[in-house]
Amino acid sequence: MKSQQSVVLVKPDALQRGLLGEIIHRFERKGIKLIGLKMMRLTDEVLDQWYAHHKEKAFFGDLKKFMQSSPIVAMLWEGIDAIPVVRKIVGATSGREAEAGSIRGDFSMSRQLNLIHASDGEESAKKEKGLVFSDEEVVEWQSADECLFYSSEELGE
Ligand code: 3AN
Repeated sequence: MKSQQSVVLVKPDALQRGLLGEIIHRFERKGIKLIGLKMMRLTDEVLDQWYAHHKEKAFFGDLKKFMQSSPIVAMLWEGIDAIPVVRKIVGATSGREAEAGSIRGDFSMSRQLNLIHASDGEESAKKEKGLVFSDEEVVEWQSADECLFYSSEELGE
């Protein structure tokens, strides 16, 4: 079983609406592990690389402006299959279509003001991690309750 790392950004709308604690709480309760956390402002350079796949889209300018309207909170979460697990907790891109029970499904009505970003694959997770975290900002630690969240087989013991 594969341990993965997923990069999450709590976007300006979530920060402004006071949803940071709620968002962290959902990932914590699920049983994935926080190994990086920082508040920062996203630069043009980072956003151009982060959203390179949207560069030609009509909404790219608005998206950048929105992502720079406040600081964001970047997080790195680790666990078995963490990338799809986090995407499921986050929900579909549009808040109006996202499943009830997901973060976007419960708190968002928009496609752009959708509160949160989560890596969509291992390659993007690696790229995103490099864009926002230095090596020293990634903090590996042993979780005392790991055995309550995974079987010994899942832990490879
Ligand atoms: P996700 O965030 O679910 O991975 P992406 O990668 O398709 O979705 O889109 C990245 C971000 O671009 C979204 N979180 C959203 O803020 C914005 N975005 C995507 N599609 C649109 C759209 N049609 N109009 C406005 N903003 C959009």
